[in-house]
Amino acid sequence: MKTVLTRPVAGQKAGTSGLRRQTRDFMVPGFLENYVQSILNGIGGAAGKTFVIGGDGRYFNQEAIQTILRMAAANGAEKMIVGQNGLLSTPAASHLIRLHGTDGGFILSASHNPGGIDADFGLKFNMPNGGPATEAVTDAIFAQTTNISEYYIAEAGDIDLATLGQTSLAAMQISVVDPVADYVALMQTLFDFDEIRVLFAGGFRMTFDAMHAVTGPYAKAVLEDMLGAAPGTVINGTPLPDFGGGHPDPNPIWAHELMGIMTGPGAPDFGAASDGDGDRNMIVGRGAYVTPSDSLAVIAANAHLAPAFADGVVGVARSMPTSGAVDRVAAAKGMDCFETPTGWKFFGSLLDAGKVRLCGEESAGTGADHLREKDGLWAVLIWLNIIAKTGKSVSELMTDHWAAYGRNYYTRHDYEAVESATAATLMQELEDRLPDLAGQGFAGLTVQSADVFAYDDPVDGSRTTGQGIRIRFDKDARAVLRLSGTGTKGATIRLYLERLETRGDKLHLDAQTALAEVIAATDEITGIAARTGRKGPDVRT
Ligand code: VG1
Ligand code: CO
Repeated sequence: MKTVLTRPVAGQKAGTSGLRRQTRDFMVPGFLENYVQSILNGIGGAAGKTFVIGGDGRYFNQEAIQTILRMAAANGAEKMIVGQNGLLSTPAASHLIRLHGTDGGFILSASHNPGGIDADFGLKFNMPNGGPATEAVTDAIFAQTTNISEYYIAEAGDIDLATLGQTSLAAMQISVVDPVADYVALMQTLFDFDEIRVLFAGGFRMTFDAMHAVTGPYAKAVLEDMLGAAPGTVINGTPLPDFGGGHPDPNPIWAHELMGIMTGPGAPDFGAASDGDGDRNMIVGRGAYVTPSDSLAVIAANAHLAPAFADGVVGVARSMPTSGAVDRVAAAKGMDCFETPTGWKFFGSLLDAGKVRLCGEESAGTGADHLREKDGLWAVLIWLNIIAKTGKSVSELMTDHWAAYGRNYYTRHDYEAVESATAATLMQELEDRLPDLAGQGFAGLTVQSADVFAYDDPVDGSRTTGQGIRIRFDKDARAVLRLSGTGTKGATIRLYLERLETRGDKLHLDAQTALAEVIAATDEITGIAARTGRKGPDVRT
């Protein structure tokens, strides 16, 4: 074992979901080591501890795992539980951390960002509860990166990650485990697999697009092998280091192959996709795309149909930019409803305290109290469970839902790779103007209130500030602006636009059309298109 002085790559701050940088940055000698040592120091050392480790299979996944294993050994860790071939989806890693009562885990992923030597890489540390590092721990790790002077790494060869079983590295035990088995066993306890089997046996057809990312093996095992979905249900099911050159981001833009299938001739009954690390999901019926905000609301309204929620749902939580659709379900059904900052880490304390059982984000993340991350395949299974029990198609479920609760029209407009200074100035100047906006009219709407979102965690009392600008208009409309914390090039400005519609004859409009007024008013207030020099957003979801 040796001690090495680190290179000057310190001062790295994790964003919404771990540290995400261009792959070549992570490959700079000493960069990964520097960050891993900062994590270990930030959590109070590794001596005698057990961790889970695995990633989404992207370029540099296995190399990074080998380095972290050597470092864990040199830092005195007792045991590492590794997914075979270095693979673990984020939800499967969260489950293993909890199942084995470990001291946390390392997840190698940049999630929905593209992979490859010229794309992105990431590392997140999850806590003993299975959830992303809290703000306090993230701050402690960041503080370590600014003054770290050495790291510890064992001098040892690579571990065979292909063979299941026990091995060791210096004094540290290593257990190479099947990445799929325990996760699948958990899913069986949550849903009515028999009922879903009957659905498929009756000719129900679906397509699951794994986007060449980590969920392929999980989806095949569950949907095709256990539930009897037809062979070929899972497409793009082999994890590739560059995800086949695509963005493994399950939205209508990046999952265009699936959207083509679902709107084409002979479309199956149900379609779904998931992201790089398997925590996000997209739900689409035949010709019927379901927004993530609506998906959360439909799940909340029908959760009792799944065995996991037979006793009911005491509370739900959504991130602030997520639409208010679930709030309406919660109000009607007497569930508590919490609004948190963006990022799954904020749901953890509510879930741990038993205050909520379901959570979701507008960015295609939905999950529950079975683990502490969002869970792509879980969302697919609860939809299948709901479809099997109700006998309704996706479009029937949506039509009925909107008729009962109204429809929260919703869209997100992303301005990507904006020059960082331009984005920062735009946000700051808007923030400075917020107090004057109330009462002013823009493009047919009147601002009712405008503020910067701050969150007080009702369980641990911690306060998180600066979580995005909220502008409330009349006519049940809202706009939210925030800067992304997961990008790796310049700044990404996210603009979230929403309007509630309850008039029965206006529930089936195109979302961009239904939101035209909110879009125009927000552009008038922010001048975002002109100031970024763009004709419009890069991505509309
Ligand atoms: C984005 C999403 C956010 C999500 C985060 C991590 O963050 O907006 O809702 O929690 O990605 O998702 P940002 O800061 O870029 O808006 V994943 O699938 O990377 O774990
Ligand atoms: Co993800």
